[in-house]
This record gives sequence, C-alpha cells and structure tokens, in this order.
Amino acid sequence: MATQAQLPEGRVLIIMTGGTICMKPSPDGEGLIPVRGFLNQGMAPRPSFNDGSMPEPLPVMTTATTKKYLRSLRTPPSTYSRHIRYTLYEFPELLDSSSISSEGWTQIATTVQNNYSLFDGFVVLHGTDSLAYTSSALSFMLSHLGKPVILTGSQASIFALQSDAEGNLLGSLILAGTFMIPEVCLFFHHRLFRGNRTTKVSASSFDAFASPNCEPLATITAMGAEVNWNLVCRPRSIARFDVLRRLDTAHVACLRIFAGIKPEMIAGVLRVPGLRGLILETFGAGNAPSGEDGSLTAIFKDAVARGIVIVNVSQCQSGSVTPLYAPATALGNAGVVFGHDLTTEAALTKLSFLFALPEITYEDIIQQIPLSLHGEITESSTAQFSHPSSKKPHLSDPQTAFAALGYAIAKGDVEAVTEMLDGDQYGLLEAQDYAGNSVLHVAALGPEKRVMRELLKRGASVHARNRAGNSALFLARRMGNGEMVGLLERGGAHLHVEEVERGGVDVGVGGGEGEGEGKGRGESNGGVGGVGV
Ligand code: ASN
Repeated sequence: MATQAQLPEGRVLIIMTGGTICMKPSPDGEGLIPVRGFLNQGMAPRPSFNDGSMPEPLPVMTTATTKKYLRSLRTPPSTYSRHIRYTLYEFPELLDSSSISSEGWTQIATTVQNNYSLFDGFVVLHGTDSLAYTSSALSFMLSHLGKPVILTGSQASIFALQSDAEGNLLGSLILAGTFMIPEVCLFFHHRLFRGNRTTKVSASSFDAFASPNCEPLATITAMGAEVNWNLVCRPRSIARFDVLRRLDTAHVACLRIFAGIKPEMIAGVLRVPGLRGLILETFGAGNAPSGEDGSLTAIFKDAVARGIVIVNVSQCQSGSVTPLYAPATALGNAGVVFGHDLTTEAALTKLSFLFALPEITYEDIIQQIPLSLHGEITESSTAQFSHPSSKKPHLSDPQTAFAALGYAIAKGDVEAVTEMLDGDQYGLLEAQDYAGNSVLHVAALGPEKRVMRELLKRGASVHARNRAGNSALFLARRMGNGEMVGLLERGGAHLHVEEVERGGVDVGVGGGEGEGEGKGRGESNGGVGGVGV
C-alpha cells in the first residue's frame, strides 16, 4: 500500500490573469478590482488546497529565459489517489477580463509554451466576461497541444463568504493534474467544456456558461470525474506543441441583424477601412432581410467581391445555420459563408486566427471555415462528434482487447494493430495495464516504428506515465532505441520533470529536443511485456 507521502503528484501551473475570482472592493469605493497575492491569501489558508506538507518551491519560466522559484502547495489526495502539486504565476498586470485583448492571449499562450515541459497541465484564472473569447482564441493559438489547458474563474470572489471560486478552482486543478485531456477547456459549475464551444449565459448565476452545441467533455459528480473520452479531440498528426503568437483581431468585426435594420448601417460597417472579415449574427437558421429590391443582398455581394469574408452565425444559442430558408440561401448565393454551429466567440477568433496565418488566401479561408480545426464546429458530413466505429468490436471485453492489442504491438504487427484500433469500442488508447503502461509504453519497447507512428497519428498521449512514473520516451531512451526516441520527440514527447530530477537528464524548457540516445536512469518499471487492463 502506498502511503500518502508516496502517492503520485500531478504538477499544475496556475496562471493568474485577474477576474472576479481574485477581486476585492477598491479602497476608493469604485467597485471590485483584482488584487495580488492569490496563492498566499486565497489558497494557502484553505485545507482543500493545502495539505500542510510545505513542498519545495517549483521553477516557473516567467519569460523564455527567466526562471523563478515560486512557492508551491499540494492538495490532499484526490479520489484518484493523487496529490496535485501546484504553483501560481501572477501576471504583472491583473485585469478585469472585459479589458483583455490579443496581447493578453499572447501572454497566456507564451506562458504555457515557456512552461510546457515543466508541468502536466495548466489552469488559467480569468474573469468570466470574456472567458469564452479567450478560451476560443487559445484553442486556435495552441497547436498540437498534448496537455490540458483549463480556463476558469468565478462569479463571486474567493474572498466572499458565498462563492463558486473554490469549487471551480479545485475542479480545474484536479482535472488538469489527473487527466491528459489535450484541449483548451473551460471548467465552470462542475462541468468541463471544450473552450471554443462556450458562451457566457448569465451575469449572476453560478451556472454561468453553456456549450449549447457540444456536450461537456467531463462532469464532476460525487463519484469523481466522468470524462467523455469519445468527445475529446486529440492531435492527429505527429508534431510538437507550438504557439501562434498573435491573432489578427484588428480587421474583424461583428454585427447583429435586428428587425428593421437599415442597409446603410451594414454598408457602413462593411466600408470600415482595413476590414477583412465580418461575423454576421442572423436570425434563426441563418436568415436576414434582403432589403428593398434585394439592396441588402447586393451590399453583401459587393463586400464579398472586395475580398471581405462574411460568416453567417445564428443569434440563437443552439442549432445551426443552413440554407433551409430562402433568405439564408440568398446570403449563401451572395458569397456569405455558412458558419453552421460556430458560436460568435469561436467565429470571431477563428477568423482572427486564419487572418494571422502567413500567405493564406481568401479561398483557403473560405474552405477552412466549415472545417473543424479544434472541434469548434460540427462538420456537416459528421453530424455527431461521438464516433462509435461501424466495425464490430474485435474482442468481447476491454481486458481481452487490450491484451491482444498489447501483444500485437509487442510483436510489431502493424496490420493487426491498425485493425484492432479501427474496431476499438473500449477506448484502448486510454487503457493501462497492471503497471500503468499505455499502448505507447508497450510500443516504445517494441520492434516497430511504424506501430508507434500509427499510435501517434491516432492521438495516443506522449505524456502518459506508468505507475513507476515513467513516460514512453523514458523507456525508449533506456532501451537505447534512438529511432523510437526521435519519433516520440517529433510527436511532442519530452521527459517529465520528475524523470529529469531522478535521472539527471537535462530536459531543457519549452519543448526542446532530446539527443535521441538512451541516457536516462531511474527505477525499473517492470511488467511492460505483460498486458492486461
Ligand atoms: N468583470 C469580471 C471579469 O470578467 C466578471 C467575473 O469575473 N465574474 O473580470
């Protein structure tokens, strides 16, 4: 039996940007303002955030080259027999989130990037007003993300007697330090949403966010977290984590159609100097007035001819924009793009992202809008996100299926592995054997690089660790399998900080390259060859 001191730890960096969660009344009586010292004043005195173990400070990269050691705390063990060890980095200027802009998003994205190899997950504390915008923006800025980035905040300050702050923060912390959900998420009121599907729906209720067109990725209940792994988007190509540093928000606008709107108003917006894109919030399934004698339709047509991208999204919270009615069809014929079930927040930030890509053409952008880049839109050909395979399950129960897959991987049988994963109904990419090894651990010790490539392309997590705390990369290094090491590193793998601390291998920061040689030393993990869930 592991004693409490031996329980594994998930390491989480909390990034504090401001918001109500850290606010107190301003001394001059001008309303609530963010205050500094959240870790010491808001978290350390609360037993659910601090088990009193007084762990060592943790290193945090405050810029790409500046490392600081910051006070760390540890939670008591969670339902998952795991502590969450964390520290908190406060931005130099804390904001009411109504003031955030693309610079703030860049600051968050680069902080994640600079600390990527030092933590298992990230929690971003942020005001609720623009939380759905920031979550959407980050989902596009962070590419080939392999770790959870969870944004949260609260409707009442952590210093208030009755607040949602503690629950939102603790839930985010436990999810970020326990589950390898490689997405930008928003956690609020017991639910974990895909960030780019969210919208703020209440200015006062604790249940302040909705994700009307996508089920929650996870829900916290009294029994723990129920993760809907079928919905989770994983990287689908072999590449390292990267960040697009700046979105082009300067050339995008948003306009809400209302009953009786004058065509001149719309024409005025479409003539704003430098405008490249417009999000048009239409009625219902995508309808707008056509104007007298089609005058409004002509205005849209003219703007499209001048190269302005116009995206049609609905004012309704749920449902999708489609050419069901004549007015929506007329907009489509004028060159307005159907935004299907994109939220306004996701549509605005997606356009800002696409405009920021070097050398992208108008046609490229039009093609990308209806495609799901990070799960933000339901592609019309696949009405459902959950994808139970049409093939029959290969084997009758998860244990037998995982064991069979493990043996096929160990043998290097690419065809058998591919077939089993095509027919997988048990979530075998998430499964672990009795020693905590995932399919990637087995493949790291196996003979076939092609099997590893197949697993990586299907989004198997390169950051999963077995019960001995070893990653697949660590095992491949110890085997001295340089090719496997290189492939894993190309897929974003790096040694975990604990592996570095144990083995004295320099991991570098910001996802740097390893040397492709088995150099690490550490405890033996045993049991990789024998599989069974
Ligand atoms: N005005 C606050 C903010 O967005 C609202 C909140 O966090 N609940 O920063």
